Amino acid sequence: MKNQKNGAAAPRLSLLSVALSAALSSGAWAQQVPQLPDVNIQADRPERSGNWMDEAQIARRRAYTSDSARLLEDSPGVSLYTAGGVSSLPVINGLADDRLRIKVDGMDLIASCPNHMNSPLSYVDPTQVESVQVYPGVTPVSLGGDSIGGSVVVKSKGPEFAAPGQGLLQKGEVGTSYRSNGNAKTYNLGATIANESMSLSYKASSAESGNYKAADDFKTYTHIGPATSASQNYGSTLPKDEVGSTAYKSRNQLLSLAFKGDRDLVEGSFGYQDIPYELYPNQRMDMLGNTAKRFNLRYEGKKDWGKLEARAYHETVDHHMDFGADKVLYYGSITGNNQVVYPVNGMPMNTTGKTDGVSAKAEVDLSATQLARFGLDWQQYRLNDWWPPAPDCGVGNCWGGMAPYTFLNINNGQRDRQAIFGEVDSRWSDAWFSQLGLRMEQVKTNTGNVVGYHDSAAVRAVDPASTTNRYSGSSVGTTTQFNALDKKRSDTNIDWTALSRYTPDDQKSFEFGLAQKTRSPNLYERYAWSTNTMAMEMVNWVGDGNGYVGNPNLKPEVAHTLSVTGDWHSANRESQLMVTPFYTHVHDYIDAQRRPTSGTDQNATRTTGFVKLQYVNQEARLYGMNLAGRMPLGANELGKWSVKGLLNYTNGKNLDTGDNLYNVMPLNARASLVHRTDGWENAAELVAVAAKNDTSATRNEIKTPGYSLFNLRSSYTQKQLRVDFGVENVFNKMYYQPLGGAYVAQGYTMSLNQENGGMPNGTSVWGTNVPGMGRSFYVGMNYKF
Ligand SMILES: [Cu+2]
Repeated sequence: MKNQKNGAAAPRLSLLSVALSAALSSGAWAQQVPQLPDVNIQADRPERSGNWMDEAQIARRRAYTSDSARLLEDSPGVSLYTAGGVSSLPVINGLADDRLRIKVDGMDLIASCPNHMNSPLSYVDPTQVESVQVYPGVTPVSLGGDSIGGSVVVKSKGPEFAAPGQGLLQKGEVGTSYRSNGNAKTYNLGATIANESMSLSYKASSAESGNYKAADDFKTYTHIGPATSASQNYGSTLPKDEVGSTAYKSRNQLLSLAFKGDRDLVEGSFGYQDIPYELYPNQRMDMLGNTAKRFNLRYEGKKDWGKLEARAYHETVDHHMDFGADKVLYYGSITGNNQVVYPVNGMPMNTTGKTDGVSAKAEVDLSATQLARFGLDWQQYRLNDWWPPAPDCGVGNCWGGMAPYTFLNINNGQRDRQAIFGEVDSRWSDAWFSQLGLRMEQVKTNTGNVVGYHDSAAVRAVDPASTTNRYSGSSVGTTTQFNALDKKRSDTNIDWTALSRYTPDDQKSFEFGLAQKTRSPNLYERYAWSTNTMAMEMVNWVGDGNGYVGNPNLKPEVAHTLSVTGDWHSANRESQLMVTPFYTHVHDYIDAQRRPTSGTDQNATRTTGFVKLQYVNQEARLYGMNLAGRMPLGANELGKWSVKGLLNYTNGKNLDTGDNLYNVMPLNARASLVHRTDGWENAAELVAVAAKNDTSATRNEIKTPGYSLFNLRSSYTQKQLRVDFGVENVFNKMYYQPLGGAYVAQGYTMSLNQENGGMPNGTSVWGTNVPGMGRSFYVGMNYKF
């Protein structure tokens, strides 16, 4: 890394560091570990237009979060849909989730879950991340594809080799952290052994937390389900300020082996993730098991003509959902034809995903001032999503809402991508740079026939009474229709990018970007088929509590984005102001519309309660502006002082309906006062968020009041030791996360429909957003040896 310039500050041992080093080190410091300075490096790489975060910037976040998406929260234009404790979904300029291209170690990972619980960034622990780069808006086609918003490129630490003549390189690190709110604990360790041409490394981490507490009471009930009943889950209660279903436990391991020649590098790695549980306050189900196995093989070589990179990866995901500790498990019982009473305990849902990918990219030096990139991406994705019967009473033996058959939500879903791209970087003069890119991508999707819980010709033959069952009317019709469809779809998508940057001198630059980007619908958007209320409520990755059904006729969404960045800075970039207005028009934006009213549910018109929706292509536009700046305030005997800040504004509208787009972050700002001296860095941080009033009427989205939060953060780095501590939400301010979704964390979450007036006390009621975390103290420590 070329920015290691400010060597370690003169050691000034505080009592704390003496004590810690005595406790941790077995002898003299083995070797000087270079410390990275805190500078935002987006500047000195002309080809990089995004916001770049290096390890030092990431390191200070590791102590207070196990959610890798939170590493992005200081990037202009970024906000987060909060979900499970380690699985927030990033939003860039109002576009989220599958609309962004998120690359984790070069892999395009896919959430294999109808709630997107296992999103790409949930697969990497913050302690494994070495760099993060955010490209808002206009992204190079080489880093895009099958997305209409920005790109996020996350990399874990690359292989390290011994320097010539150094002999064997052996190094490692251990770390731990604790956060008071939720009683969260993390551990991480890493070890590398390498000579000049071979490197073996291993990293492991774990994170665990209980439910967190809001700053104040936000509900009136404490029991889970009714106060006295067998239906109470584990007999527990939740205090009025405890945010149910926010606990989690996650474990990650990564083993890598790399070989280096004079001009080539080959690295193979195996990643294993195990999440025994991660509960979701804005989903009716919880993740009660997720295992991901990942093989990633890459080659990188310098050639006479330039550079070649190639990659092959394989990932399998086994995902299991049911009701966790804060949701009612018991939904009554069913007496079978054999007179046996079967309790309905829970509702198992299983998903498996399998992804295989190959990509290759060549960088060719066309001349001293021109560089071309050519590449291809190939990906094959398979998805199965099935819900075993509850209770499992045997076919023909009982009829329940969810029995006797296995419900096939997505049966052998297939989504295959193949793409080629080319882009040319040209430096026309010292002042002018341009990038032109073209990408062609084909996305093919397909899926097999489906079966409802009791909706098969075979079952009806066994028990003709099934047609009178309360679910069979709609779902029999739907499976019959769905299975009769030709489900194969093929999209040919063309993306292009034109970007130019004008740098008249070393104190300003202006970037103009225009792009067309395309995303094909995901498998759930196209193929989730059931219009049964309960089944629909299981398909939802935005956390609004509503039910969704797919639409096989969906077309890809095509976005045109215009973005301009003005960047004024001092030559050393210690002071800087960046202003980025943007405008995006999305043709065939995949929004949702109300299903017709059936019975008394008033679904088409209700303005409160949860509703049933169907994905549909509509026109949409988003515009906004992001501002980022920083400035040194000077130095005194206490150290160096500076300020930095960020202001983001996005406005999103559905042009067909006039409705606001869902989950657009209201106007928000962050400002920090930073103090540095001899290994210490201290920051006082203010986060201010305006009220969310521009809500989506289609979804009955809930408004949230404005708020401001105050955080204090300190870190001390001395040679191999790093200590971080701080307080988040210092004044214990009560607030609701604007993108936190609906609180459906507690009680009878499966039958929590409409106004749910009939649900027993102790069940979440419509109209509450998921509250943010109350005050939390944190401390983290990392030691390298
Ligand atoms: Cu899930």
